[in-house]
Amino acid sequence: TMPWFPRKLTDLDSFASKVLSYGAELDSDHPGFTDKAYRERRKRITDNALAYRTGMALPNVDYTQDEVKTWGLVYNKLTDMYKTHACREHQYIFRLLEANCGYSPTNIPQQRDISRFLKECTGFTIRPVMGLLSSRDFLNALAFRVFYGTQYIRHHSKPFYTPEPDICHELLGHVPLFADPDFADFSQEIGLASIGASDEDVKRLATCYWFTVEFGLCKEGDALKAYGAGLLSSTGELEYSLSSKPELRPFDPFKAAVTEYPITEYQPVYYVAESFRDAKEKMREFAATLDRPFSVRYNPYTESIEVL
Ligand code: H2B
Ligand code: FE
Repeated sequence: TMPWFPRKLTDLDSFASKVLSYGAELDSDHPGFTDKAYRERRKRITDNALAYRTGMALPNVDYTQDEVKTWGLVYNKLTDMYKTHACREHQYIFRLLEANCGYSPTNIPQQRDISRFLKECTGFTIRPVMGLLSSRDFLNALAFRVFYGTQYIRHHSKPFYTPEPDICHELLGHVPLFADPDFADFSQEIGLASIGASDEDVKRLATCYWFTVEFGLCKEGDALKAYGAGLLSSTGELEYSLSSKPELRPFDPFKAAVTEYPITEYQPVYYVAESFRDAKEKMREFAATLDRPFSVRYNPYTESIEVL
């Protein structure tokens, strides 16, 4: 039997609240665990995500001075490093985001402006989510060129650390590359492969996602650069990933899909892509070998998945 999967855009409405963990119930090792005001703030922001439905105007968040201060600290430190560490696509699009979407150290951009921008560039859109989704739900949405983004920010006591996705990770790490056509295709490729896939194959695809969209490095002439959002939103790991310490391997989804990885420490291994286009083609070859008795495509006119 075929696992359930979303067929049309509105089917994604049920995902935003199906989270594995979220703000109102932080783990005891979360920096904001004992901060009542922080937890209430998180609740107010995630309530937006809970109420959001396809077609509604994306909810704006009125960020506090303290939240903007945390954002500014992260923004300034990371944008300094991007000049030498980020891939050229990220750097190029980042400037467009500054010009068009209110990216600056003194302003936390809004999903509404970002989604409009991404839609014009690649057809990607962003929508709010309460917290971490299951791999299946998260990847299924990529088939629709939809990215779920959190809107809360990390706790101010640890501006350079977050145990979960937050607005800094989404907007500084992920958003820029969804405006790149080849990267957008690559991401959707993983998403389409996850539609109706077995649990084992979803795990393989999530592992490919980890070693690319989250922690990928790429070649740029003789140089190595970062394109993974986990790297581009962490000053510490961004530096480390391009030092001589970690092991580097050429990106191969057949190998990446079965590589073990730690989630709470720096990665011992990174996969290096030749280019986003090459990664997309390799991903497509890998997806074709997965065990699924049907294939799918996304119809952008009807915004729905067609089963072939
Ligand atoms: N959920 C959310 N909200 N954001 C993510 O970046 C995310 C997720 N990543 N669920 C997924 C899991 C990723 O780690 C892979 C696909 O498992
Ligand atoms: Fe992420």
